[in-house]
Amino acid sequence: MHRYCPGLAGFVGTVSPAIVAIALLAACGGGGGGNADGSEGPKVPPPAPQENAPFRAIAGISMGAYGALNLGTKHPDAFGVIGSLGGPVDLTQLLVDLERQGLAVKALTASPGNPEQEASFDHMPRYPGRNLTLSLVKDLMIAFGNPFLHHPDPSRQYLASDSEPAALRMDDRFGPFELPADPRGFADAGDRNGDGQRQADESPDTPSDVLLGARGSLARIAPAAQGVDVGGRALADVDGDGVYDVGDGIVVNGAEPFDDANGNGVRDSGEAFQDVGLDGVPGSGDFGEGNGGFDVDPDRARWLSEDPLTRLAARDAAAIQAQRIYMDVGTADEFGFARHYANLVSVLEGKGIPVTVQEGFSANCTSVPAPSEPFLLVRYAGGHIGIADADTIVADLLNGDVCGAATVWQRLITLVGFLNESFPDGRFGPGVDIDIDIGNLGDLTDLFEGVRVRGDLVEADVPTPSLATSPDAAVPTSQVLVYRPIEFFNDADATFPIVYLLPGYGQETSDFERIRELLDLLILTRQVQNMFVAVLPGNGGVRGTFYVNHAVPEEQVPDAIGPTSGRYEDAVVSDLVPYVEAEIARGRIRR
Ligand SMILES: [Ca+2]
Ligand SMILES: [Ca+2]
Ligand SMILES: [Ca+2]
Ligand SMILES: [Ca+2]
Repeated sequence: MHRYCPGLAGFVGTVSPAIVAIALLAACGGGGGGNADGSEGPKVPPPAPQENAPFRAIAGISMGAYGALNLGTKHPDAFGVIGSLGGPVDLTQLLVDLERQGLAVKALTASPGNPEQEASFDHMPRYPGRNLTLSLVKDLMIAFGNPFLHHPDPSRQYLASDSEPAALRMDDRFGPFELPADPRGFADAGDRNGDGQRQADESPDTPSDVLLGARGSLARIAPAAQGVDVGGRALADVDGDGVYDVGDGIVVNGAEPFDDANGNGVRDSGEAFQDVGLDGVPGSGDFGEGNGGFDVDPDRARWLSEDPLTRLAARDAAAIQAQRIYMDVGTADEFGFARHYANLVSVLEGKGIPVTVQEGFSANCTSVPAPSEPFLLVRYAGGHIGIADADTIVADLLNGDVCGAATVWQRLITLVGFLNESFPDGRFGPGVDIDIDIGNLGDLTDLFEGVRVRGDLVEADVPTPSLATSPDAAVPTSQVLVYRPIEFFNDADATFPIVYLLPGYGQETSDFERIRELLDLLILTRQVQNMFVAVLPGNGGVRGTFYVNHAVPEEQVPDAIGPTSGRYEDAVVSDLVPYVEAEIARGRIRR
């Protein structure tokens, strides 16, 4: 276990002297005592999860926003409070958008400027862009299975070139197609210059693995265009500007062909379908063919079993209201997640559950919001991370002013305010009297002799047996980062609520290390009660786990970080949470 606690000088160096003085004044007069030597105090047995759900929250950002709402609603006996900051919380919508905006081929000549405009496989917005989308698609399919290309053999699900349609080499929309010689699907150029489009000089060198390319659509979109073979597809530069404006199709066999009369991307009852199997080709005897019913790729059931919106839609209002849910989303979220939260709100409201929708943040460090509503959505003006054309979230987390205007800190402060209101009768202040001569702040260190006025941050590699590939294999470890609040060190008898924070796609737990600055300040100024915050890891698969037990074993994935067992939900619930509460929080979780 490695601990890093920069001294008080470091604290003072990051926050203005005025705020320190306010914090000191606010801190005076605290009660408690008994552990004021600053030690960890004795270890006690942690409560069973069912004993203290009201004092245990799970929250996350982006991929972690999905993870928090999914795990939180799946384990309501353990988590009383959920925070979901801008992620894919409606997997049906995500599938429709993937098919229509991510993998479709359209006769576009420019990349879209916002998530509501048409996008295609070769013309995506600059952010998230093609590289991130391709990597996300891989990880989504590792997590939930490939909902577009069915493979009946579970030991061979990952490479699309081995799927059922690939064996047939015939697609209902694109006709016959050839498989690339390399079994890793077809190669894509990615987007080396990061402009969201596929230029003619971006050579195909990125295995797309879970996708298949097929000729066929080019002639339909641009009849006169001459195709160029690129990564197994015929692409064309119609206007000669060096950008492939149209390309050949991505094979997507998510369902038997159907008449989408209302244009919502899913088959509703009454809409006609062809009973020809998922590949859309009669007489091939593939999945679902000739059985008299409408069939979708069986992996869709896996997606929906891990879909928070589907779960909440099936739950009665009283059960949903046993938890509190905080949400936020950018109105111009580049992934279209604003629509996900709108769909979620209408499901809740359809059950008679009032949801407060607030436009914009009102947060700052001297006036932390205190929302009392149990279901709150904050819609802020801006994109996925608040900036339109680049993902600066990590830079803002590591270097931005925790009390400043950076969107991600505004989001975190508002989340903390909601959490603080969620845990009743909290313990405020440092838990010990601090005697200060406000007229003599010259040497701050002397003022606090023998008293802790800061929490700490524990970075630990936690044994994670759930991720072992076999019972005999070495037990892997997972890195967690845990904030322990100020009073933890000043009162050995005090117990506190705990918040689990799940990072976004491609983020590290260490990206969140500055939550200590924020929480120390808010706790010392008595705006927020003492609480633990444990940041859990989201890395695995290719770049992110989505915090579920994976559908596709990592052994099948050439670029996997592991391989591990892929049981990431089990790792959180059975390994990380118990270890954090028993060992790092020393059992001192409120109940
Ligand atoms: Ca490009
Ligand atoms: Ca062009
Ligand atoms: Ca068929
Ligand atoms: Ca059928």
